[in-house]
Amino acid sequence: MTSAHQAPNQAPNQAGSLSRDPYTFEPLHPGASVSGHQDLPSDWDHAHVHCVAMAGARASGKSLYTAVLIKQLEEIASRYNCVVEAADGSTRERFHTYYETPLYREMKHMPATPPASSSDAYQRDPLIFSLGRWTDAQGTLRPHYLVFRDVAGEDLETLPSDPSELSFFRHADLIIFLFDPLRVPAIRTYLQGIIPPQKLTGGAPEDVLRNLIRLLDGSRPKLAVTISKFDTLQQLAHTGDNEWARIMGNDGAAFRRDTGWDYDVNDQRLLHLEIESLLRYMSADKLVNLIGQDYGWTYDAGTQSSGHVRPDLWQYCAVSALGESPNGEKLNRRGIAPYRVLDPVLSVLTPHGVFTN
Ligand SMILES: Nc1nc2c(ncn2[C@@H]2O[C@H](COP(=O)(O)OP(=O)(O)OP(=O)(O)O)[C@@H](O)[C@H]2O)c(=O)[nH]1
Ligand SMILES: [Mg+2]
Repeated sequence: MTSAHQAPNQAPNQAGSLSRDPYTFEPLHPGASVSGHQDLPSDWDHAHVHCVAMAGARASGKSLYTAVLIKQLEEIASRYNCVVEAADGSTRERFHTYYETPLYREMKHMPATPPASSSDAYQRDPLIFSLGRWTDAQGTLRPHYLVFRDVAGEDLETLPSDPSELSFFRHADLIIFLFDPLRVPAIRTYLQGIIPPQKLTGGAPEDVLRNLIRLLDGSRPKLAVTISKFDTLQQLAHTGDNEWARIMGNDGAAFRRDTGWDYDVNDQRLLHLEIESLLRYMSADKLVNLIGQDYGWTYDAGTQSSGHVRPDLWQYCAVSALGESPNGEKLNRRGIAPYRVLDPVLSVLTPHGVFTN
């Protein structure tokens, strides 16, 4: 394993390489080998490797999101006449067994991801996908890879005794932090009888965010603070004459439409502001304030006047992997209708020419 300790960034590291260690996410010097991984593609050395990690409490939707995200990436790739595919045998096998099969073949939910310390922790090895070859803004054509790490919510609610297992977070290009809106009592109350009853597992998102900040140990990789299961909030639009129905039924809002395959920075900026207001409305002030404190404010905190939005550093997103609430163990028979699932990942890929013309 490489032991390079450099600040993560999107630009070539000191060695002039955009390649990364898929375990630690640290920059790889040309010619450096990655121990513990026998099977890296031969062009890894001169590839641009994008490192993304999931975070969130138990049952916030990380693993379902992972499964659907990869399917969505496969689909967007086909629109650009290229292919997104597992870059090694282990990724192919684990993605098939733990993500694709339960969700797309058995149409049922996935078991909780086991903690990293357990012998069956399939997420200890990263998932590596080839994104094809793309030309960046400097006109250089190179292979791009996505390294994706799903994490057990259990490990983030109670940090493992050896937190260095999770030190890859510090070097990520993007952390997708999922927040389950069903944790908000008022929302659950409104949705009673409208969606099937959902099991309530998982700790407070604020505690998980605090643990994540602790793991980051001063580094600030890009963070997408993402409302998951957004389909549940969308259902609020049909709950009669109440404040939430009016908010979620507002056709002018960016969160009412999915920009689909075209990632739009201006739309994302609008969405960011709307989601911040939604979170405040949900009384998730603690979460919003923690992020503001540790990642910087959307608004000038003192005056509440419009301040400096740092989309390069962090942003709010809203996604639904399923599009509809599952009924017990079973997913909805009408199928999976993902909503805005690609937004967080496209925000880090498109600036480098991936999935652009
Ligand atoms: N309505 C709705 N429910 C969802 C969605 N995604 C996930 N869920 C529900 O949330 C449950 C947990 O999802 P997982 O993806 O397994 O959660 P996780 O964050 O990986 O949980 P851990 O592995 O324990 O950390 C699922 O079984 C579904 O019931 C979604 O997009 N919409
Ligand atoms: Mg999981």
